Amino acid sequence: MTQPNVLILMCDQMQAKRMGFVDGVAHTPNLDALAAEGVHFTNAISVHGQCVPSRCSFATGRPPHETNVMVNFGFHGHCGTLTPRSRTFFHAFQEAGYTTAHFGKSHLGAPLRTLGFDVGECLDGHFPPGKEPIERIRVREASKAAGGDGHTAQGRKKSCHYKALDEGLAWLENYQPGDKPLFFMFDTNLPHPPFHWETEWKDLFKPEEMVWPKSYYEETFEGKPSFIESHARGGPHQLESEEQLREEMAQYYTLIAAVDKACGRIIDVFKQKGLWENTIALFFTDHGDMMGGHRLRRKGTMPYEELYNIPCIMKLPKGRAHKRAVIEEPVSSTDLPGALLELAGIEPSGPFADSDIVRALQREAPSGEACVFFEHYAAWWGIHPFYGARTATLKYVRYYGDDDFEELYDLSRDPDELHNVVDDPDYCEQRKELASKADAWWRRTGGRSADYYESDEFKEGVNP
Ligand SMILES: [Ca+2]
Repeated sequence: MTQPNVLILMCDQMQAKRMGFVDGVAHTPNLDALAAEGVHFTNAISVHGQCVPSRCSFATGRPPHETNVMVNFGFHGHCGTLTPRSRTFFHAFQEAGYTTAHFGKSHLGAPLRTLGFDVGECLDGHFPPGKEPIERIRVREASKAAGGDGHTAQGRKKSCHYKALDEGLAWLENYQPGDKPLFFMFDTNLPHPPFHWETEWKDLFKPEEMVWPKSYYEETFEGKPSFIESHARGGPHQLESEEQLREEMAQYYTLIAAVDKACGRIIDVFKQKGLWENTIALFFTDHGDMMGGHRLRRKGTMPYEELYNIPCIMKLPKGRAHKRAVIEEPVSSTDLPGALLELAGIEPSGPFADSDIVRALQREAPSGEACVFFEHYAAWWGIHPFYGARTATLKYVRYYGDDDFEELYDLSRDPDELHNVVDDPDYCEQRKELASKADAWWRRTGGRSADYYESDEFKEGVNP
């Protein structure tokens, strides 16, 4: 069999549960069909709850503190991004003879051609200092070409989605499958805020019918770091009103419907060209959105499921069997590239060699051993460094900066993360075991103290 093609469909800030086949509310017929054809990872965990660190880690297979990209560039004086010297799994596909194409957002901070792509266009809304003018001009052009005014954030975001889709589809339609397999990535900045209505689906989602998360009503903030409550009550993550949340949630669903439609159009071209059967397809996102969970909105700074559990569907190429259609063991966003390489018959090396995902596809039942790690240093909304470990049933978080705090949730009993059991004697063993795994991971992978990450040396961004 010839080497399979690879299709990555990536979106921005989508919660794991907002797919029709999961929550029964979302309008995602194409993602529902993709999941029916492939494998749904219910406990896919993003390594970081913000765009740039999460995306740079996906590209490199390494956690944010290894890439030295721990903050969105520009926040709190941090300048770390990927550079033309960074090694990505896009390079690995390119070197294996793939035609590599990327359309849409990248947010990686280095030109796509230096990161392993042959063709494509980067339509980021943000770029590091020094690269801004070119990027802004491009974004404005994209916005104007799509009928926007070229200036408002909303107009830019919406027009980037449609421009990336139009250009990606145009390129695909002209693409002549030859001897080389195809690696194609469509990366949309929807459903990232500021939210707006995608009017095609407005009638499907009535603000008054939106169901809010349990933790919106039941969160007492007891057992949580004090900054969480202050962020929720009058702080940077506060919801202004219940009406605001209802409207944002309904808008969010229409943006997700637009993402789904775009994915369906790209999949249709793969089918028309006879590529689909022999294609590995991956749908996922960089992180979620609090969307009212724990009375919080947006992202960064907090370790909860609304942000860290991400949607993840993988369709395997023809001839590749999988034992389960639903994989419950946790998998990390940094393990996805290694799995794509392995499924494509390319030996994963370096940071890409650690992925357990292909083994998980071959297991009859979930492995109780699986444990993945995640981290955060700072976001626009504040500096609250933490790292943690996540198994299928437990989440442990250690705040290693000024917050100096621990959280432990038994997700099998408390999926809404309302009861921190870190001091509960019944969980003494689990706490010890998970804390030790998280600390060992942090040390083994070169994690440092919060002081170091506040130093000018680090902020200036020395990237491997
Ligand atoms: Ca993002």
